[in-house]
Amino acid sequence: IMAKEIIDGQTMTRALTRITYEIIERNKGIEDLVLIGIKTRGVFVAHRIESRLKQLENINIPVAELDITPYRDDQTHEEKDISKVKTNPLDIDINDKHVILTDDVLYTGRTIRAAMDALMSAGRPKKISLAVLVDRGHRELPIRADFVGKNIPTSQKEKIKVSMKEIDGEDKIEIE
Ligand code: 3GP
Ligand code: 5GP
Ligand code: MG
Repeated sequence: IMAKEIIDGQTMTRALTRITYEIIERNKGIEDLVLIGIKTRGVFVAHRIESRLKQLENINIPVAELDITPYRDDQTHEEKDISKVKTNPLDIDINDKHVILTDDVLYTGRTIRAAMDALMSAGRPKKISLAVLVDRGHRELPIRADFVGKNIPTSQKEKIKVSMKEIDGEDKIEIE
């Protein structure tokens, strides 16, 4: 398989910094913000935004992680046991919070729909927004991201490979 690098580490860093500024600009007063990352790489996206918010505004935002596998509509019944859904041990309160969901790649939108299901069963957020590193198109549901690192038009056969320092040793995005 041919892999072509389309985003290098520095560009990824800049995109995350821009997203963070956009979050600040669109939220006069960010006290109610909560970041929830969708496993696996969405969690690292959430932590990176959190650390930039700390740097830029000196505020601490709670971060939690969400494993939405059991909520997906294309899983078998066994996998779809919603009692297995875990948020992290912090078990943050999302009631009346502005939740920003984060993920690495947005594709059909089914993951985000499932994530919203999981959130709604955990409380009643005031607002839910979505931040993704890559939007590769091909939505199958009426879902869009509020904050996008990069729009990368793909064919359905193509795959976007996201590498992040935390688990892959380096930051880059490739198309293969
Ligand atoms: P992630 O957990 O960091 O998001 O789904 C497991 C991994 O496989 C994902 O990592 C994702 O990056 C990668 N992946 C690549 N292509 C696809 C795809 O088309 N669907 C899903 N669900 N995952 C994909
Ligand atoms: P969706 O549910 O929107 O179809 O897909 C989003 C989820 O699937 C993301 O969490 C992402 O991990 C994964 N995904 C879908 N397509 C790709 C892709 O091309 N590359 C990567 N890295 N992940 C993908
Ligand atoms: Mg993902």
